[in-house]
Amino acid sequence: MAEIKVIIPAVNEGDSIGKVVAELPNSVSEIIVVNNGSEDNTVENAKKAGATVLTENQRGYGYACLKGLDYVAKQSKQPDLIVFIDGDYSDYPEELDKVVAPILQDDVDFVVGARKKALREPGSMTPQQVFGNQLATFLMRLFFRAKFTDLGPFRAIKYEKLKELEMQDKTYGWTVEMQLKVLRKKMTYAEVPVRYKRRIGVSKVSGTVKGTIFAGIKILGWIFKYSLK
Ligand SMILES: Nc1nc2c(ncn2[C@@H]2O[C@H](COP(=O)(O)OP(=O)(O)O)[C@@H](O)[C@H]2O)c(=O)[nH]1
Ligand SMILES: [Mg+2]
Repeated sequence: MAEIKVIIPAVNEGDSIGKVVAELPNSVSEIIVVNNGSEDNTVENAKKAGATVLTENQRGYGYACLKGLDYVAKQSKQPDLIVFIDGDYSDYPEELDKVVAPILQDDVDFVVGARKKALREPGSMTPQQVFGNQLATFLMRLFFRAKFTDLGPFRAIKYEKLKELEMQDKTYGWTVEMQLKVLRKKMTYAEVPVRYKRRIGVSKVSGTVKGTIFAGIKILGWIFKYSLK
């Protein structure tokens, strides 16, 4: 059986992180929650639910993901797949098996869980977020003929392929960087429709002005950087 590890960046997700960890299916061998200075019971609840909890001192979504990867790289046995999911309980953790299926069954390299409009709870994504994702995926289609329709956080990739990507983004550009590099390296990919609901707790990214502006800048920055190369 393929070995699957999950990385979850989490800041102040005490009310949701336990549910996310608990509802991930048994096909997962380790759940790694990367905390950045949470001031609530995120760490305690993640541990209680059975996750490995790491601490990253630098604030940032990308920093947290990189910390998780660094931890995995140092383990004696490497996984076959890495899955990323958010800690806010917006995604449906039990859909993990569906998200990894194209990799396990069809040998695809990378899968994005696409939050299709019909599968989204109203209000689960801000209008700016929907617009930003549409613009980003439109530009990826234009420049790379990409078939992505979302930059969703719930995603799976073969571990060996992820290493080849040499991920760098420390903050909000993490998801788009991964997709652009998959395209540039001509890896194979698929999208799986996933459901998405309103988060528990408070948004750190799309629900904040700073997050929205910087995410927009980061995402467009990566796209233009890669398109002009
Ligand atoms: N470790 C860590 N996690 C973060 C950071 N920023 C956001 N997150 C987590 O990343 C996930 C997505 O953030 P969220 O606030 O839901 O963003 P949104 O979905 O765009 O509103 C959640 O699990 C957050 O707790 C960060 O700086 N460090
Ligand atoms: Mg969220």
